[in-house]
Amino acid sequence: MLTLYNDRHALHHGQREMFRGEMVPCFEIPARADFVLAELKRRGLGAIETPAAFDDAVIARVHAPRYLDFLRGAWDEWVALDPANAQRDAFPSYWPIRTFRSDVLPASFPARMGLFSYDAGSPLTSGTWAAAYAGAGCAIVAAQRVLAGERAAFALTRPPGHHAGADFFGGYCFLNNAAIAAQTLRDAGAARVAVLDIDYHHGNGTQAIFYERADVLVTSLHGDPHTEYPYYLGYADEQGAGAGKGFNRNLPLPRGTGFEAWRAALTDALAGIAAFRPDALVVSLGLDTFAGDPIAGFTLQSDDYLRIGEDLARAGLPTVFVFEGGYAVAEVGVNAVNVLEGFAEGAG
Ligand code: OKP
Ligand code: ZN
Repeated sequence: MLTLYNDRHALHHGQREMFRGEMVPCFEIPARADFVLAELKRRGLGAIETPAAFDDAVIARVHAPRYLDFLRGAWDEWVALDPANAQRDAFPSYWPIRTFRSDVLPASFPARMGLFSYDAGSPLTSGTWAAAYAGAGCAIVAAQRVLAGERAAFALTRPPGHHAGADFFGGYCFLNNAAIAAQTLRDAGAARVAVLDIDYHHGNGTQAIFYERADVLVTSLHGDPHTEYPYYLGYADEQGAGAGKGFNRNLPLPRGTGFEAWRAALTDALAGIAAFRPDALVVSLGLDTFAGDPIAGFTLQSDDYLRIGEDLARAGLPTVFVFEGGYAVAEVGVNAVNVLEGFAEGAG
């Protein structure tokens, strides 16, 4: 399988994140992608390329221009507040929750940072824009290569993307790589695209971006938001709105779910996708469903990821894989590559 590798990913390197009133070491660290890359090479799974250049116009078809302007300039604005900020990651402190206005763009940088985010756990660093932008390029080129005839391609990038909405970051995500891949496929002629999100956490950003659209079916398997992050979205009754009614599908599963029940939900999800008759599939490939994950609650084992890859191959669709979560760092490479290898063998 072809991999599009973001060799700038480590420019995004959060130091700490807020957890239960304390700043703790980040879970979303550069080593995650390093382990996946090393395992891909060790098992010789296929060519590994880094896009030299890409057409970025699709990014502004997924994200709001004022959000992109903010993100591009955020680090410089943060340092302009106080030169000592150059040594500290940027975090929001204020959010325009219900009753506040979000149409006004305040001059204050901290005010805009809160306007464009939804949690305090996603540090923005000096290289966040550069890393996220290059990652979006990997998702774009992966989609283009699949359109050009590759059966599948893997965008190996971080920070992840599925929590990022049209105009907000959060959940370690800044640009929604899976949505950007799906939009790239649409723009190049795929009439219908399915996004399947198998990260432990509901892909609230992806859902929101396509919620009122019938051309992109979004299906997600995840921990029940009653108890699991991102809490405020991902319930089974969210089925899309307007023209998109019926084109969003959530399959929440209780914390503690093991592979048998998880795989039954995957079978259900794939049946819904087959009924949609998509021209292509985008998989938000989170590996935080693994039993050893420090911030999630399912109990999948490493071998289970081979079966997942085989099940996905059986859908018979041109497929773009996009790397999302997975924080059991030492095992994330094996687990990710197991999915890809299972897919490659299943696809024959
Ligand atoms: C991103 B992705 C841990 C609490 C959870 C946010 C989790 C974001 C997960 N201290 N914080 O979906 O893997
Ligand atoms: Zn996750």
